Amino acid sequence: MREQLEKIKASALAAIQNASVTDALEAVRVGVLGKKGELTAVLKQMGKLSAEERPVMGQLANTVRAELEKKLEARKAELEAAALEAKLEAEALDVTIPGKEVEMGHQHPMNKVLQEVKEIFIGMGYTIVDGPEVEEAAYNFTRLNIEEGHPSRDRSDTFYFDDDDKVLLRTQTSPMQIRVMEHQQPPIRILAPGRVFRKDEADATHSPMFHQIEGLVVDEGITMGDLKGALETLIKRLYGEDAVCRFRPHHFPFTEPSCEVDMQCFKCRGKGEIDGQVCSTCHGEGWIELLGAGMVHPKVLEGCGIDSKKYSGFAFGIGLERMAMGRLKLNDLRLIFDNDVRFLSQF
Ligand code: 2U9
Repeated sequence: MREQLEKIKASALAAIQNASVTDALEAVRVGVLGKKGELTAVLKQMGKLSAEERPVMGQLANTVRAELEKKLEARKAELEAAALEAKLEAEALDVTIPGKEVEMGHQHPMNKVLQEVKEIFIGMGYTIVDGPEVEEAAYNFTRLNIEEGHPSRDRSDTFYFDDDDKVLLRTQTSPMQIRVMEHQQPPIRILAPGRVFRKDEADATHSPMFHQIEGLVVDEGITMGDLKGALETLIKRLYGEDAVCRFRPHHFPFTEPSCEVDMQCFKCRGKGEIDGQVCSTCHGEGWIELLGAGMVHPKVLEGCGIDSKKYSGFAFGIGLERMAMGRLKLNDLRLIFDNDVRFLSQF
């Protein structure tokens, strides 16, 4: 029996050491110490031993059992620790791995150009004014000396709300300047940026909604010289000190005299061609049309209660999209409105 016990002990110790998972270890325990285990089977044979042998073998069997239990316990702890270690390793969170980059948004390119223009005029003492997009025809047209029957009042050009043609989506931001002048005596120096609406089919150069920036200065002794100074300052600040501009006679109902302002083409430097090819930026003109302007018509001043003998003023209007297209070198206006991030993120 002693040999039997020694054999069980030796093979159990080897099995314990070889068990690589806790389930295998449990199988060893059941196979040796369980109800039907090898050691239990040996113990059941104790009755067959002599009275002298029984306590000796009993003690030996107990020692073997205690030793195996101790080893089982130790190996179990070892395996559990190894399993935990492996789990921790597998599920480890590496806090040093760089995080996923968050894409930052930025201002819309139109907003950037608007901001630039605003800052230039704020620097010259202008105040920014804001007003309604739904306007009365009286403010949008009549008080700007645009009489009934003028083509720009046509239903095919303007979005009216009712059949009486009294309320509309403003076609220019000029009604805001009328609203300021009827409440405020000169000196007036304001910039009126905002959305305007015209019944235009959307194409590369037209949109039914676009943005204007208009300016108005009224004071004693204001001349065309002041107008030139303000607009040359704008153009040089926006396009660089070497930008060249020209003032060309034009007609607007609300200004007299009126002009359009062009900038010499920055691509061909006014030549209209590059290496014998027609310049694609100015289409051979040598000049790029930027804005319209003029001295405020005396009728417009008088209509707002401003004495046109004492005061004079100049006004100008800029199409912001057109200006942005020149500034950002775009060939299609629709890019500005599509809001495709692949386009916007270039600016
Ligand atoms: C008042 C008096 C006069 C504003 C002006 C223009 C000339 C002009 C165009 C630019 C491109 C319209 O968007 S556009 O198509 N504007 O050429 N605008 S003078 O004159 C005013 C404004 C308000 C009370």
